[in-house]
Amino acid sequence: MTVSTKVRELKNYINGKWTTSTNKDLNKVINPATQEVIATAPRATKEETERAIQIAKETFESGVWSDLTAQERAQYLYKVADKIDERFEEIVELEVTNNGKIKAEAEFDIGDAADCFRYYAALIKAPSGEVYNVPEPMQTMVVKEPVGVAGLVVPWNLPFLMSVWKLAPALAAGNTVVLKPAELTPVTAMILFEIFEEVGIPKGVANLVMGKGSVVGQTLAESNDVDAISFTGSTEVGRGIMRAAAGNLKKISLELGGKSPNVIFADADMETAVDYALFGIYFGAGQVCSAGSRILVEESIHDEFVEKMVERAKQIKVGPGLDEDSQVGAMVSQSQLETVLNYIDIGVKEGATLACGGNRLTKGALKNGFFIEPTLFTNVTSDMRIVQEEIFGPVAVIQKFKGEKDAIELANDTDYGLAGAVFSSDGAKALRVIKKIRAGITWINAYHPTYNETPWGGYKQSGIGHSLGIYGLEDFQEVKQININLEVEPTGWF
Ligand code: TAP
Repeated sequence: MTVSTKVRELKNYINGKWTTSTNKDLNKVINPATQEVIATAPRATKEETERAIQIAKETFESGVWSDLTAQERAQYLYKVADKIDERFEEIVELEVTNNGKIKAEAEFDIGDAADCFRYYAALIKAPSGEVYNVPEPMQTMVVKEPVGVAGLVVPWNLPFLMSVWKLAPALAAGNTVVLKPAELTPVTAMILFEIFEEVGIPKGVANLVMGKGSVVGQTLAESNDVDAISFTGSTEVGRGIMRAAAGNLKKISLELGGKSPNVIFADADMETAVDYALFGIYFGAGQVCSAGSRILVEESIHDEFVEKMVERAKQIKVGPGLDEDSQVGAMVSQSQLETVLNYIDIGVKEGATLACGGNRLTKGALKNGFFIEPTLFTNVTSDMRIVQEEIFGPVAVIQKFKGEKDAIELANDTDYGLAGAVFSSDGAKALRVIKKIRAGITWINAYHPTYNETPWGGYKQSGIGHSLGIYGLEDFQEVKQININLEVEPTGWF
């Protein structure tokens, strides 16, 4: 299927109505592979965002969603998943056209998003809460309840999937929501809300507000009527969200950046390790929070590993996402392109060796797109900016280490703690090292697989709280204890 090439007019969805903004400054959304304008999106004002929050609050209090049984809410979520499957190819194509990623990645994202709705539909029907034995003749139950109004702010790198990671658990738990997509990639969010409308989710439950982070996102973070804020994005903006959320002490969940270590021991299977190192950094053109951007290689195999990785990296086909041959897509924007090229420049000036890549690609069909060669730096030291700072592009550094202790020290030598991997044929050693890596998402002899069933979140400056799994649901739930007196008689205290 080929989606229409007309410029789409995106709209907000508030209280079950598709609306534009009073702000006439429209956001022109482009295809990063060509720079063609593919859509225009509203830039909602602070007042329009506040109205969406009020609608979500009134709808929550009305009980049209929170008072449904878990089974009833689950039925809606199953229907949403089925509609995503029905519109799969359309959503994939739009995601590729808006984000610049390759089709195979978008197919993975959209398939995973449908499964995420099914996972939370099933989870919300599973046994929940606890019964406690307490000293008094009392029976104590602990139950989970929705938080209330959830503000959801998502980034541009996995626009559809990151929205779903928040919407599926928040809605399953019985909350009402206001979602703000990234200005760079709002296109597929609108499809998701069309689906919500189509399956009959009551008006006011799920609201979509497009616009600037500094306006819409900030209003959600600050509002006293928002009970929980779930944010995925940079550590810098995450800090601001935390400060803004302090006003009413709202629940916060922050999924932030990373500079994740991929540790390769000499006893690892070389072909597998090289293959996963490439996948770890170049999947999503490196615009992935968990990217394996610091590759740590044991001294005795360092040179052979570098040689093999460079050889393979040079063969990677970079190109437009809808081209079946493309293996790595575009940077999402001119600004992201410039950021990455600037880091490459910084690496060279810092004295690192540019082992391969380093350039923008502009030949033929790539001439107007934001494409960068898969890039590797060697001969780096821990104090270099390219080793410490998140680049969020197809750029990795390769560092040498000597033995386990050195590997662990280097792996943890960063402010971030999102992900990490160890490659070794010695299972005990791999587990010893992975247990010492201060990060929330780790793999042994693999990189990147992510499951809706398991919690996703970071240590250190990579975040607070979790997406996915039971933990992802709990971020949108309150915990209440109910104590039932089994001997109904006066206390006799006074
Ligand atoms: P950010 O610049 O932080 O933007 C993320 C979202 O926050 C966007 O929707 C943005 O809006 C909004 N925003 C900006 N300023 C805001 C403010 N003052 N208040 C509230 N919201 C605000 O990140 P990005 O560039 O989109 O994404 C890349 C970053 O996200 C990387 O650091 C990456 O590691 C991280 N990330 C983390 C994960 C996980 S799961 N840990 C997953 C994906 C990405 P606009 O841009 O539309 O104005």
